[in-house]
Amino acid sequence: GYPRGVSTFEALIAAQDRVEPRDEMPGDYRATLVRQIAQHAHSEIIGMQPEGDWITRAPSLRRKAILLAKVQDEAGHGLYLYAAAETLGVDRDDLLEALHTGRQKYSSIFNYPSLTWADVAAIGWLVDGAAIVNQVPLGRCSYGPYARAMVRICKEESFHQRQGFESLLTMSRGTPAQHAMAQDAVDRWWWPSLMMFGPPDAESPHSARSTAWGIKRFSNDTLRQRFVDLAVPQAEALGLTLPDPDLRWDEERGSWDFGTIDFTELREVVSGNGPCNEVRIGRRVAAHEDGAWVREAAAAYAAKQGTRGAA
Ligand code: FAQ
Repeated sequence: GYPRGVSTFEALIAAQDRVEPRDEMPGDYRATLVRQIAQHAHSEIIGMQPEGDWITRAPSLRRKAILLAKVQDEAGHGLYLYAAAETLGVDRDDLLEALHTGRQKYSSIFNYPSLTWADVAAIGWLVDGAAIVNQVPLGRCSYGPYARAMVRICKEESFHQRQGFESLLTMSRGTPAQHAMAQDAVDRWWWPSLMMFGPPDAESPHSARSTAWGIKRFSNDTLRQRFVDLAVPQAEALGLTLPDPDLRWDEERGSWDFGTIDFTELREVVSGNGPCNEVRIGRRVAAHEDGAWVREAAAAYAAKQGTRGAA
């Protein structure tokens, strides 16, 4: 029965069981989840921008409809995740405030520009691909509401990944100029996609504790390697190359060796110095301010409904 005490928390974690909102939990467990779920939610809504930039410029009605639906899915993912964070006792307004003032992070990947139409396809293939590899294990994380949010998110993201692959394949098999555009997009998005998995294990301050608590099921480097192993044969199927001369099949490990990642770039982008950080936050804040009247109207309507119910 509820609520279950802190000693039960240890038992739940040991049994790989789920922790639910009304269970007692250590303050640091709660804080870690708020940090990660909020960062994840922020990534989804900031992540609407690079692709959103192409909605008015999609090359056909069909591609435009697909892109609109994908960007709307990302808004939905943000909402599930903010709702999951709220089960931990935080307020959505406070989380948005933390995003807008830079106190909470969002994924480094969304600070890169989408320069051509092929970038939309490369984002679907690589960024959604990396997101799925990272998030499928989160579906088994110890916190119930976060784990359950992952089920639908991963299903939708795997559809997004396939549409990106299909779009990239169409361009790769198109005219020489279209093929070159697809290759250029992959060249620019490959390394930033590998950085999505976070710093190397040895430099990941949260990993040990998050693993002990069953929030993380695999390390940053393990998931990064899994992603590379999936992407290499897919690139071949696309007829495109990955911009890494050190990619080599390692017979012994049964995995692809890859070149050195420039983690200085990740640090720079995360600390606000990526190519698009200012644009992304500026637009997010403007959208929030533009939406003030909707929030006010909704609150006024809710208050009026409340009065009627009481009368
Ligand atoms: N960018 O000790 P660790 C999507 C931070 S997918 C920015 O390893 P942790 C879908 C980290 O927060 C993208 N910051 O940390 C989509 C920590 O900062 P703090 C979103 C990063 O938490 C597709 C510090 O570095 N997915 O949106 C990054 O154990 C297409 C130390 O790192 C998620 O958020 C980074 N790349 O592991 C949408 C997944 N990497 O708080 C639109 C959930 C690390 O100490 C279009 N999150 N940091 O100041 C996670 O799985 C984990 O939080 C990790 C990091 C693996 C990202």
